[in-house]
Amino acid sequence: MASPRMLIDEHGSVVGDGSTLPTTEVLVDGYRELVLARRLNDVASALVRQGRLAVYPSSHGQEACQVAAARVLADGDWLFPTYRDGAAIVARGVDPVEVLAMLRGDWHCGYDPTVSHVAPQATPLATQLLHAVGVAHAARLKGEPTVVMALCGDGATSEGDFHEALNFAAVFRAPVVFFVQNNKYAISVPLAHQTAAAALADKAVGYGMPGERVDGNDLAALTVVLGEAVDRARSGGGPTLVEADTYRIQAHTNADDPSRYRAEDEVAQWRERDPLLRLRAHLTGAGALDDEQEAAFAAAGERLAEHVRAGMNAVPVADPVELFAHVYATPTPQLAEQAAQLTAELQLEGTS
Ligand SMILES: Cc1ncc(C[n+]2csc(CCOP(=O)(O)OP(=O)(O)O)c2C)c(N)n1
Ligand SMILES: [Mg+2]
Repeated sequence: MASPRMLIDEHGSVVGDGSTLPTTEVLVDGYRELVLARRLNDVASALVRQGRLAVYPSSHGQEACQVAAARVLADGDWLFPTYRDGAAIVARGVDPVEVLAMLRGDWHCGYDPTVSHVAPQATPLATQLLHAVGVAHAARLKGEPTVVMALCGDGATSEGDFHEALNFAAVFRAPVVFFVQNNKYAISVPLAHQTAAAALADKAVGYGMPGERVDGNDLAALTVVLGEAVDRARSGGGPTLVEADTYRIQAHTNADDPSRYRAEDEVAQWRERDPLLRLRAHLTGAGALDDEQEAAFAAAGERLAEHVRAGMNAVPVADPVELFAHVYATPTPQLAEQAAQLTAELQLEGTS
């Protein structure tokens, strides 16, 4: 298996002849999105420490994957994210306050998937891949040009659902891109204990679909590789498995202490491959990014952080009975009975 595709190296220099590099305009706008994604990670992590969020699985270090996954999609396409992909959902245009609703402990995912074309963030590993294939297959049967971007982690590739999703998608040529962010750990389990394969993208061969490795901290390469996979899916070429070589810089979640299972110098090495610093070095070196633009991007980041803080500090109004509203299009008699029982109990509580 070839080494991960890279277009801009960790010092910001162009690799090769640069003929496939996205335009400077696209890269500057991509950098703006990276700044916003990093700010989202920072503010959400701070809100956890303040007790305003129950949990936040940060994608710090993986922002290029997050931004690229959202940006290569067209308007009607679908995104199927995991719990670590909040920044991708925001890059897709969903209000970050809505994206964080579930992590605050709300019973719903915070946004309307039918409007945003973003599925709820999946916590049960790899289950979303099957749902993603279902949506892609349905679109193909209906003759719609929809492409589905299905995200998962390296650990999720060991799930049976991963196998079933890829196998079905390849056999039926579903227009789906399976995008694995290989951040080297599944909580404390390192990649070497997850798989004996030389690369996760190698698994594509067994399903009969193309497999690609890409530097997951290089927004330019991700944009090209994911873009090609989306184009292939849209033109009837079927699914692709893309593996991004990246790293989870922070803890799995706030409930995890990574110093118990990995060495600090490993983390330090990956900090030097930071996706923001790399693109920034490239753009400033090319004279395409000045202080004024940087200040404007940072200010946009502050506005996002302020909006998120205000949203999280507002006390949510939660109606417990609403829990039953969206389970079935037509509620079953049992659910209707439970809803009525809860309503009666809440009324009693209110009068006592
Ligand atoms: C089916 C299932 N099994 C176990 C878990 C517990 N769990 C939550 S996150 C996680 C690790 C997942 O690692 P990976 O797929 O690499 O994603 P990452 O967290 O690194 O983004 C595990 C085992 C789960 N959520 N779902
Ligand atoms: Mg992982």
